[in-house]
Amino acid sequence: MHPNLLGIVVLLTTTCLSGGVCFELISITTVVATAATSAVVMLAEKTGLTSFRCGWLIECCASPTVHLNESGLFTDLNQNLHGQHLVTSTVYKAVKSHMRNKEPSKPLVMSFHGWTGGGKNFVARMIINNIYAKGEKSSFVHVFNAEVEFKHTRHLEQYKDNLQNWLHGNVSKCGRSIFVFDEMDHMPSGLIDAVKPYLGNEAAIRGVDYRKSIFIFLSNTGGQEIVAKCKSEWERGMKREGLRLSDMQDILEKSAYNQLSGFHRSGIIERNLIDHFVPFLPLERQHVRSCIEDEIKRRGINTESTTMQENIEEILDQLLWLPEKSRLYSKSGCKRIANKVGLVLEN
Ligand SMILES: *[C@@H]1O[C@H](CO)[C@@H](O)[C@H](O)[C@H]1NC(C)=O
Ligand SMILES: CC(=O)N[C@H]1CO[C@H](CO)[C@@H](O)[C@@H]1O
Repeated sequence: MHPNLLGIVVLLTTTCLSGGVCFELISITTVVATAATSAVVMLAEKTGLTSFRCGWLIECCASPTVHLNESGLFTDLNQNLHGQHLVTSTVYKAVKSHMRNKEPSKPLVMSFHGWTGGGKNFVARMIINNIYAKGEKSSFVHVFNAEVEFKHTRHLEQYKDNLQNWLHGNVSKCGRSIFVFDEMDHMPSGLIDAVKPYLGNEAAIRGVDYRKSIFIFLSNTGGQEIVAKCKSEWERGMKREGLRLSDMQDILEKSAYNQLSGFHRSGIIERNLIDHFVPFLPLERQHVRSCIEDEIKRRGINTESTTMQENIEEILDQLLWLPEKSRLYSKSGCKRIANKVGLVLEN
């Protein structure tokens, strides 16, 4: 035991024996706790065990509180995400190589596209939870919802200033920060170009190096085009797993640039600052079924029984399927499946 700590413990015992004054007892206990904490910190510093200092005392911008769990991300993407073969491979490789690289030449910038319920937010959370020990609560994780935070076009200049100041403040605290911009479709055109300077391979901007950070943009833009491509493959009798990323990149880049969304005529696209346009394909019945089964299992219920199978069919039938004739794809994918499962299980 640490010598200081021992001394205090003895003192505590003596005080109690010779009269047991309560207020003293409380203050002494605090001293013991503080001494214990500082002893651990000292010990950690002596032995170089950062895991002692970073983790249960403080969140540091270093391992183990900021560190990619490669097998965790791999498992999440392969077991918990359904029907997204292009996402699985692209995201895993991109995040792994960026996090392994001690000196990346630019930040990792990914743009996720597709209909709602395809898993864009889900995958962003997987990345966050497998890098930051504190997950979304980490002070190095920043999620902006464009629809809420950048709602009014008339405040555009103010938003631009805020965004740049936040990026500067946040990244100067931790290079391995992550920024997620949700609902890019609702972001006023022109705003996102405020982050353009930070997405390139500049070594430092106002003294801050942004190249270790990760930026993820989420939008429905291009969703229709992705669906059209999937459908035409299906009509030709091809498997959806045969679709390659290269079949989609151009389509997504063009629709992001041309359609009215946060990327409309954006310099970020003109200057090729987005490393990966990641297409989320529309989900078929079998994929949504897997999401429902996951949710039921998560509640500790066996999915195999006949009644459960009937429940699953019931939930699937309640969803909206498109196009009307072939009913190939779910309009809402796996979105709010948990609520639907809850409702059916209640009955
Ligand atoms: C990494 O992820 C795996 C699979 O989810 C998990 O079992 C393991 O405990 C994680 N490792 C760390 C260090 O968090
Ligand atoms: C120090 C600093 O600028 N922190 C900012 C980080 O980003 C958030 C938004 O996610 C701002 O609210 C903080 O002020």
